[in-house]
Amino acid sequence: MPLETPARIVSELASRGYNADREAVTLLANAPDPDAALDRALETAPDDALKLSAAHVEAALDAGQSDTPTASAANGPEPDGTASAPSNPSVSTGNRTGKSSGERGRSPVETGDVGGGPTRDTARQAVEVSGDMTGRSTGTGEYGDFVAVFRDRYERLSRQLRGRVNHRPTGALAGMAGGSEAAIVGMVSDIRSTASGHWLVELEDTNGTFPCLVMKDREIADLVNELLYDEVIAVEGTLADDGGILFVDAIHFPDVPRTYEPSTADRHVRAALISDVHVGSQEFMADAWHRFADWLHTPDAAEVEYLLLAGDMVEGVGVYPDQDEELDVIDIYEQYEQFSEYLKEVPGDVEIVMIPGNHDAVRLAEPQPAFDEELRGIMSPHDARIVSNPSTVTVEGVSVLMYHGVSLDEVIAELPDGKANYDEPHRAMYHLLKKRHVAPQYGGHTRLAPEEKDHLVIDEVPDVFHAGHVHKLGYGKYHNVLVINSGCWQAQTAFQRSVNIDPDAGFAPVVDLDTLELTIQKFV
Ligand code: D5M
Ligand code: FE
Ligand code: ZN
Repeated sequence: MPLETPARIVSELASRGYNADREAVTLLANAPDPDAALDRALETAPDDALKLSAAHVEAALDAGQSDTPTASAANGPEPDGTASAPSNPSVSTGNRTGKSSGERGRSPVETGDVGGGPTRDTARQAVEVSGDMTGRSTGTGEYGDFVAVFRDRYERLSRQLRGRVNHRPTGALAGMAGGSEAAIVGMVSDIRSTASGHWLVELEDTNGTFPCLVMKDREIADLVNELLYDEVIAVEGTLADDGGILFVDAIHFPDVPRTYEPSTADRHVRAALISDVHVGSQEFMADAWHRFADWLHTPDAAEVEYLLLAGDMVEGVGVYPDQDEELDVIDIYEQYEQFSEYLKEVPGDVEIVMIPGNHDAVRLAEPQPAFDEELRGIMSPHDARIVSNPSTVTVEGVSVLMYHGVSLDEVIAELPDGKANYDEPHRAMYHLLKKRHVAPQYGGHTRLAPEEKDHLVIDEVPDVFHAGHVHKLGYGKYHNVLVINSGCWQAQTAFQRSVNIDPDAGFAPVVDLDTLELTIQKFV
């Protein structure tokens, strides 16, 4: 069972409960007898070391004299298809089938992958998390919580709008003369079409509600079909003669300023943004994952120092009707055990941040607190940062709003196809930025947990908005914010076949944090 590739070394280490630095793997792969070197390194590593470092390996190699790495600095042949052009696999697509090292045959030329490329400088890595509500859930599920969370939402989003319009509380409008100009900042509480085809939008503030009429032939009527219940907007218009209704001339969203200037990192460093791994599903694409992990061990990926995972690590159990027919692993803990094994293939010096999704074993209602201690224990070997859905993760100065994306199903269902659809999931995400809320609508498909604070409001504009869930790859810029839906690692399920969803599986969008340029790496 020769260990001639980094991934095979990593999976061998993983099967023995170890994780390793990239440099350690490189040293092992370059040893004349990697198997022996690996055995020796594990024998000599301290008992409590979960992660094998280059120093451990060097010590072991020195002790084993003849196995001293001969050419760790010499570059071997480049991996097949090194082209870094978008959509080109940058790693070999050799026919590997299984996960165990014994089954994963590779051609010897690929050992060149491990030429001594630069090592990730973990001392320079910097990740800060804000908005992690794990352990800060205050909800009791009582009516009062709903009042509190909506009040907080209104307070915070109306603050974004108040400076832009000269608004009045709804209660004060009744006292104003018919024909006067007026503005309201309110939460959308109802949307109806009138008998003559105009739109009646009811807005609610802390004071009461007020009906606002948008005429069908006005240009702004087109904005009505992108409204969702419970989002906060501002309208300006003219009061009807009897004062009981506002004729709307303008609709404002909290939105992202067009002049927004994102922050960038001070050095050339990159982050891979993925989601929806779905380990435990029969459709989980283990081969594509192995290729991805292999690639992370190549010099081509040396600058990829961060891996952000936006939920659905595992397939879960009982998430959808008849889901059990497609489960490969039935036990939820076993699914996380396996996920943890796959995660160990990622180089130990890549910093990982993850949030849960709707398939994960945490409460379904959003915000979703991060995994509990038991699950963290299972995933501990990689020492990932495990935070709530949503969370904002600032990576070397670049803020990334991570949200799994369940509300996208709703945005796509409610908005006209031209404004949001599954083929362009990033455009559905644009609407969330425009509304400055990751899950505006309450009581529909997206379950929301009432908390004292609305953790789903987007207070600060992020530099990058990363979501998943819809299993479609899509990216673009919205007012200079880089928006990415990262696709998945699960082939089409029976349900997706039945509704004609063709998932984008096996892609890793990689962001240059110094320029916010995006490269799509393909592993299928
Ligand atoms: O969901 C992946 C995508 O597929 C997401 O857009 C929801 C949709 N989906 C998948 N299965 C179902 C069922 N059974 N009902 C409704 N919608 C579904 P994910 O939750 O990430 O698997
Ligand atoms: Fe998913
Ligand atoms: Zn999902």
